[in-house]
Amino acid sequence: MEIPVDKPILVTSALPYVNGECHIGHLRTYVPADLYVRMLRKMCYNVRFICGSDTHGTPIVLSAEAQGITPKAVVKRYHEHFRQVFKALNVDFDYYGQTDSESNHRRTEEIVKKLIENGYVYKKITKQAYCNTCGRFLPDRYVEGKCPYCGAIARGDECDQSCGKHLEPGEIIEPKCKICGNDAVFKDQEQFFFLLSAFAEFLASYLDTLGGTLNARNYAREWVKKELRDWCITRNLDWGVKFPGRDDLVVYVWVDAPIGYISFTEELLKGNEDISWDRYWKDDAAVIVHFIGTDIIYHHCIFWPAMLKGAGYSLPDAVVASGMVKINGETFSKSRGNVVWTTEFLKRFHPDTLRYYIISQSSHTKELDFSWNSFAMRVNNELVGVLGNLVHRVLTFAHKNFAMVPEGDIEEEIFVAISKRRDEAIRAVEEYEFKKFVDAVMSLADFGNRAFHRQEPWHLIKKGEEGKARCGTVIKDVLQLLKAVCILLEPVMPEKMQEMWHLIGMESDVHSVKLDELLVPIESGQALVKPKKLFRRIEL
Ligand code: B3M
Ligand code: ZN
Repeated sequence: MEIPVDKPILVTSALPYVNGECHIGHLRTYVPADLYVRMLRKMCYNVRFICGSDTHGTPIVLSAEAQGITPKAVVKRYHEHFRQVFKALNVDFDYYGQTDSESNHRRTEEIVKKLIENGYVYKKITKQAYCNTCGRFLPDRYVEGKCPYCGAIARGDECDQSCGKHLEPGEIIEPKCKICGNDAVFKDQEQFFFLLSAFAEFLASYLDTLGGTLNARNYAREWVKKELRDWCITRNLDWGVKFPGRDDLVVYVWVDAPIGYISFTEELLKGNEDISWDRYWKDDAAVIVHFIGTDIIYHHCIFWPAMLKGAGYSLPDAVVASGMVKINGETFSKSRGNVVWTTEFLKRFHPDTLRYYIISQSSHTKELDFSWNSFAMRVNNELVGVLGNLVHRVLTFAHKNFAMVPEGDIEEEIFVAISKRRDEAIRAVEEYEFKKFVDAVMSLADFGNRAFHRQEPWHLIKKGEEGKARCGTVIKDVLQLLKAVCILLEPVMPEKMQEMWHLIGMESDVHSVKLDELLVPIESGQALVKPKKLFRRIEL
């Protein structure tokens, strides 16, 4: 999606449930979103990037029960954990909140009341799973059974292993209690419903204007075409945001979680005199882009816009949905031990290598099949083999023979090559094709490699004064290419590119450098230090 440069942009990343540690499957949404934001900033957009912990619902309560601690304690522990992981990976949110904040409680109440006032909420007696042994209701993940659509084993609110459909309370077949394993029964209970069915026409036309990736739009369209059933938006739980006027019910976690996007904007902009949260969420004055995983398209493309529309808020402009991560061809599973923990990973490898891998391994909307082998190949062949080698060879040679950026004019063909890759990179980012983005930049490194070898500077340097001058021009050309590669790869590997930036004699901060620097000739006379290797080979 092309965005007018004067419009503020709000980029959000799906809120992780803070019920356990971060695994690399989580990163498929955060790392590309961070790249996207960094690149937009290089393109001079005014961007705000927010996220936060999803603290409510049965994922949290079940984790608390299993650990014998309170939900609050679970949230505290893993909220801190996620913050640290994002910091380590340089996923640089402007604000990272959490949905149990006071302002999120307030905003959720306000929106639910608005929906009630506007006639979009009604009461109904429904069947809820109940465990006679445990003597309690079994909302969402407290119950397991068979999916009524595909027959696979499913959770109470979602067919998570197979067809991915959202399940309403009472829909699951052969329900069993997750706590004690016994058969559950269905009991009548009064709950509140959101009149989603009233939004079918609105959603059909909204989806035609929605930006983002096609997988999100298409999946949502199928749903709207079929049938939109009303959503049960209350649960029998203590932990969560109370449903207005009812002490025994909280709102379903999928009500207060996305509202977190609004509350976090509010919390971020509190006290800001230039712009306030309602410019983003009330006046339609900004562009809102949600980064999510394909498993929560339904929630973001159907439920969420309907809720916003019903309560009189601005609508998201784009939903970007990343494919799921598998490990050696199998789905992630904590219980089966098929999981790679992010902190374990980072103990052994540089965060930028993981960022690079996630972005370059497969196109954003496709599944990413993680294997140690493919990780090592990417690092060894591309980061060490192509980029690291080029930088090292050129800089070793330049340092030895010149000790600074040599004099000379940069060939026109160098700027042509840079402009071409820059345009490809911009297009790729606008199309959310982050793999294409990296490929375009890496091909510029490749071009640099060829330019260096074709002109054999090691021969030129031996041919007297004139040879040395020509050699200097060759080196300067290649340094200009390295400068461009460095700027364009900063959104992918922020730390490594800052290191490389210094290696080519630049003193500024590459993070804040804009794209127009690409065509600014590198300055002669900048001192070059003896280069260190940027990347290390990975032994399997
Ligand atoms: N907490 C995580 C998930 O279902 C969920 C996202 C909320 S985004 C508002 O993947
Ligand atoms: Zn039970």
